[in-house]
Amino acid sequence: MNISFHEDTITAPATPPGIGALSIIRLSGPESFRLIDKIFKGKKKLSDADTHTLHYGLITEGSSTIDDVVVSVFRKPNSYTGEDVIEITSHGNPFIQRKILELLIAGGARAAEPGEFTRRAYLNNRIDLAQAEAVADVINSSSQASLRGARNQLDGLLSSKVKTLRDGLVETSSLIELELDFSEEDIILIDKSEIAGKIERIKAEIENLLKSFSFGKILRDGVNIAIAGKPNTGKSSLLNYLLRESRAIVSSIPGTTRDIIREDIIIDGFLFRLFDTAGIRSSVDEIEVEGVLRSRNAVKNADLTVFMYDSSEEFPEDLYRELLEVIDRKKLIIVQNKIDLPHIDGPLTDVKISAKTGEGIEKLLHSIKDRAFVNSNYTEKSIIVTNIRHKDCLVRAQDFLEKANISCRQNLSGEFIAADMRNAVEILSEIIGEITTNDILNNIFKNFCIGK
Ligand SMILES: Nc1nc2c(ncn2[C@@H]2O[C@H](COP(=O)(O)OP(=O)(O)OP(=O)(O)O)[C@@H](O)[C@H]2O)c(=O)[nH]1
Ligand SMILES: [Mg+2]
Repeated sequence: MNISFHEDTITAPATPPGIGALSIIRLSGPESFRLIDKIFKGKKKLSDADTHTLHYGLITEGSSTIDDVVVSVFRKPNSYTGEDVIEITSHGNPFIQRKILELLIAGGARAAEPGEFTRRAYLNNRIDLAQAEAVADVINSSSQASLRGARNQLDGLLSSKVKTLRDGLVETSSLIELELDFSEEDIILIDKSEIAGKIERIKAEIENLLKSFSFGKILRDGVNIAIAGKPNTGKSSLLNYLLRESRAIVSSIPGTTRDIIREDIIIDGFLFRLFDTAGIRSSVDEIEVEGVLRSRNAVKNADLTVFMYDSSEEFPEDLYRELLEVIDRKKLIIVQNKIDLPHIDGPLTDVKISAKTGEGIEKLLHSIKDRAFVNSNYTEKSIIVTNIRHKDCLVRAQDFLEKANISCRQNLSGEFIAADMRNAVEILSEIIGEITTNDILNNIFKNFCIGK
């Protein structure tokens, strides 16, 4: 259980550095009102102000005015951190921002660490750990889909699912523990296969959550797509067509692209990261050899590869086989390009396109979406695991449940079963942060920005 405790008062800018219309500085902790009243001159003292109110006034240093500002007042416990929080909105000038921060720090505030406001929100039970992590995801979301996933997690969908599963386990293990209490009297209160059935149902639900992770990863990080093939097949032309700009150099000379060219596009709200690669062939040119090496790596690391060949040439059987050694056929979309020219249909082809006229590209996008979201009958409100820490916890919990299940089936002593189940319960609690360590917390919050 988290115990809230009095801490020092922290401050940090909540808006990015630089010039802008406005800039916000946050202050949180027991001294917030004392500190703001020292530098703010308004109609009344803010220590007398109601919660959730706005106040116009001046920030002053001695007799000189630093800026005119609007101050938001949030009294504990109904604030972001659960403490007294003040937000100062000034003009967006880095000098003003720095000056106000200096005044607050001179008055006794401490510069906040990255994520410290959110960490306090968690420690004061305003949000659980999975929700705190979702705050960072909401800020970092780069597509509508990733934002939706993060939003659901921030709204507590994952947390309440995990709690339900955990409560189910606690209930089941209490049955076993009850029996252990009576073990000397040799009373059998509950059938082990009934316990095993309950464990299996929970295991199946965890399995479903684990299955959502491959989609969750796509939701959060996007789909990595390598465009690969022999030289001169039109890979860069496809990239340019999709981006609607002449991003990569296109020429009729084979071996034009040497380095990887990475660009992001959004299709239907999902992020796709495109990697245009050097055409794969054996070469004596040192630079091209390196480029080809990078192409192969890009294919290996991609979620999907658009494998492109030229209609006017034979299907590159050798390269196709070579790629299959490093990736699954399901990850390859075989594309026959240049169908605007006279051609015959090649073998194994998934989509026929012309990167010049755009013919077939809609179909290609369709096929990319299809492959990327395999088995994704997820809806707006689906609970999807997007965070690797959560996934690891679920895998570990699953292992203990498997052990407990086997023990039940073998009718082993209840003590073993109860111990494994307790471990599973603890690991599930780690997801929402009811059980945690400083290391876990430091790890999570170090990736936050200052002021969040
Ligand atoms: N007619 C026609 N020409 C195309 C098409 N796509 C590409 N080309 C031409 O094919 C040549 C090679 O195109 P690129 O896009 O540079 O090919 P690439 O696969 O990136 O080549 P490398 O970077 O050398 O591996 C250029 O002259 C393009 O104009 C197409 O669909 N139809
Ligand atoms: Mg190219």
